[in-house]
Amino acid sequence: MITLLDYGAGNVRSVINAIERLGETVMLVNSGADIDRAERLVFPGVGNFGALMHTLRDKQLREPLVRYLHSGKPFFGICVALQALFESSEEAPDEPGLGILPGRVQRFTCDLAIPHIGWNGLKMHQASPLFQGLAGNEKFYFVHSFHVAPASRDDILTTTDYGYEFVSAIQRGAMVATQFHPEKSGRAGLRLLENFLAGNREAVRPNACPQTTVLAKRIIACLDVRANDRGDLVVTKGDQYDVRDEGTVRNLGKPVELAGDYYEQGADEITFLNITGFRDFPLQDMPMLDVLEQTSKNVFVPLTIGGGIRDFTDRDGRFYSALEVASRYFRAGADKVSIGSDAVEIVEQVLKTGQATGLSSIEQIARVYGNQAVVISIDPRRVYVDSPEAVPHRVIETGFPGPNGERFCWYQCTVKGGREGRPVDAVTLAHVCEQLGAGEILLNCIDKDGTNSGFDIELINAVRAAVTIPVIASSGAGCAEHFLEVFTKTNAEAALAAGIFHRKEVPIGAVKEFLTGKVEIRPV
Ligand code: 1PR
Repeated sequence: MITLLDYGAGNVRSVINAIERLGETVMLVNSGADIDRAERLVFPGVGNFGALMHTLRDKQLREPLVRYLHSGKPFFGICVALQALFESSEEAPDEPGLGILPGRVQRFTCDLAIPHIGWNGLKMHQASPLFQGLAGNEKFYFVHSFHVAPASRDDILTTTDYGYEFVSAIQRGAMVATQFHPEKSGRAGLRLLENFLAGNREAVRPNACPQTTVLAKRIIACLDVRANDRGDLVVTKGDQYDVRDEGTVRNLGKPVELAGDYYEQGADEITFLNITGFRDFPLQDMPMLDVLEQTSKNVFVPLTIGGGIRDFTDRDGRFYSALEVASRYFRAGADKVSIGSDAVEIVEQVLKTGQATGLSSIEQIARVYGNQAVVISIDPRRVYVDSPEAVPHRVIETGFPGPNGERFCWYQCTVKGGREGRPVDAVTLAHVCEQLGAGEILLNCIDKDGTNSGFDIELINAVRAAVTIPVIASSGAGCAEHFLEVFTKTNAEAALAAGIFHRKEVPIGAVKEFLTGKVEIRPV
């Protein structure tokens, strides 16, 4: 029996799923007494340091947790739970940490994209029972903007490089804590958790441990999901967002099965987009909740869900806030939510009034679940113009002139799956959303979607230059060479594809094999 400290924020479902997959049962902590009784405690921390410490105090869990940590019994902390072990954090200077370990938590100060999102390696500073069965060169999934700075080097288990070297795991006796998410780190992560759960005692130090570590470029499989005309939920795929063939919705498979296949093939993340999510429906009928619950039982890489993340009122008059919708998705197993149409409306308002309300879906979800949990999905379409002065938007000079020889273009944001163009450009949208608290940009391109002609390099460079958060390049991948092109000609942190994977033209493994030795990737 594993006791799990769920303090009510973020995706604890994946940790429970991972532990259950490894054959253990999980008991959730309801009171301090549950912590006192625990024999093995797992603490997955997500979101904001201040919110976590505040909730622990509020629920009277702080003192029992400190007692447990001093008891010498096995403890596994994940992400913000690692940070909570220290004395203080720059993220919430007024909230003291648990103070079990001397030192503090600081924001990344490098000029790379923040949050640090993706698969990175571990330099191992001590032998540990956790490393049994690992070669040492595996990569693990990180997502964070802050890292710990211990006052003493004695407790450092691993470090990782991102701009500079930071501490990515600590070990003191039976207490271990990692900045990365083992429950989201595929087979390597499950092995590490299994070593903890099994109570392995023999400390090992794998041979293939790297001298320096490098963040991998991520390969993401995207599943556009909707009900077909018979009412079955299917993965579909459009050509420039048109998903019908002779009036019938294309059916490329079942969402849960396909996601499982892509996980086995080595996808670094899976994204589900409910492409008819802009229509009104009651939350309780949302089929994507079930898709996430089923998928997260077998898929141990990050899951993103998009489509319909906004405030809405159902046909019975019940109001749901975007935060409520997102919370349901997180509890069902999502790690991030992706906001499309609502982001355009929010940015239009901000541009009109010159100020943020603090109440938008982006701001609310980021405040509770952290910036890293909020992805903005942009659906832009290229609009040619004769000169940069022709429109009040961010115009670029293009190497691909328009039908009348136009040398300039801007990228118009659309809503409702490309059905409606709005007076905002993709570069401005990305920039404003970052200011509001978004943690990542999923950059589609309607002109390129389903064409197999390669990513829109000009668009990606323009948006990437306007933000400091990671950008996922999407739309147009037709072969493995297109991934190399997007990673060498732009600074995109990840590349997403759909059609070539669904039609089995180019499997994920083939993309990774082609990239090996050319670009840093997580090996399959
Ligand atoms: O507006 O917040 O409800 O979210 C709706 C979401 O659904 C948005 O993220 C939007 O991108 C997506 N969406 C809406 N309609 C479509 C459609 O295709 N008709 N999906 C759609 C299109 C593009 C990617 C696609 C890539 C790669 N999104 O999903 O996977 O273009 O394709 P490729 O590799 O085959 O070229 P909201």
